[in-house]
Amino acid sequence: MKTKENKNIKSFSRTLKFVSSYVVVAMIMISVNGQSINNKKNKTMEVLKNKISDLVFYELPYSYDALEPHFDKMTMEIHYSKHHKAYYDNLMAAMKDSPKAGVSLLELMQNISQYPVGVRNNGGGYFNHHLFWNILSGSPQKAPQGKLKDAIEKDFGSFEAFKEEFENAAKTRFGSGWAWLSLGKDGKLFVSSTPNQDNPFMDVAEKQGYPIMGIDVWEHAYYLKFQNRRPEYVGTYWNVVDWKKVEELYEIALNFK
Ligand code: MN3
Repeated sequence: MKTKENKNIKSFSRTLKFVSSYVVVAMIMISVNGQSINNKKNKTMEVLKNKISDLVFYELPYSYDALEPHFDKMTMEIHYSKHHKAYYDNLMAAMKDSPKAGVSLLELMQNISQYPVGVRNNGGGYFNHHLFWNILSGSPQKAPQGKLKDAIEKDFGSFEAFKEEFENAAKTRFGSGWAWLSLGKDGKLFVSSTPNQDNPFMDVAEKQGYPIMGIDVWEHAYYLKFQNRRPEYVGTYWNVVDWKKVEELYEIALNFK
């Protein structure tokens, strides 16, 4: 009897070990998975929390020719390694000895009216391009799905209606600037455009919100390939916007406090 009891206990304990090892493996998998989702989700927008003094010149997330034949290699190379780099270098130089070098990039942009115009142009230039590179892909998800798809349909009527409004904002922005899709404080998506390197985070923006997608309509973004044909460049943009990435940014914007 005793032996049988011992056997049962042994067998039970073996089963327990077996089950618990699965639980541990499952927990590790969940945490690894959670971590990778988290990193992926926060990669673009975590820059907002960085102190200005800690900002880095991030690598382009793909090669210069990755967006061919839509966005050409030479434009991408000059745009990233010269224009974007200059915004970064100039921001760092302007803020190096500033008592405000410890503020976050988000705080800087939210209070940009208190800074010299050089900080506004280069701080905006740095963030806007960082966002831009990270929503583009050579193998994009071509349309929004799920929650973002529903929100676009609710706030614009349809995806096509949204695209038309966005294209109009990009085409009619006079001179240099950007067009944006942002989440407003009222929880609604809106399209806007900003001059120069301003963006919807800035306290100087006419319409303020959390930008989740944008297009650079400075001539340096398209002149080599499209010359003066901005509408053609704007139309081509839809071939390289990765809606998977925009969906991730929308989720972050929804949870933004
Ligand atoms: Mn640019």
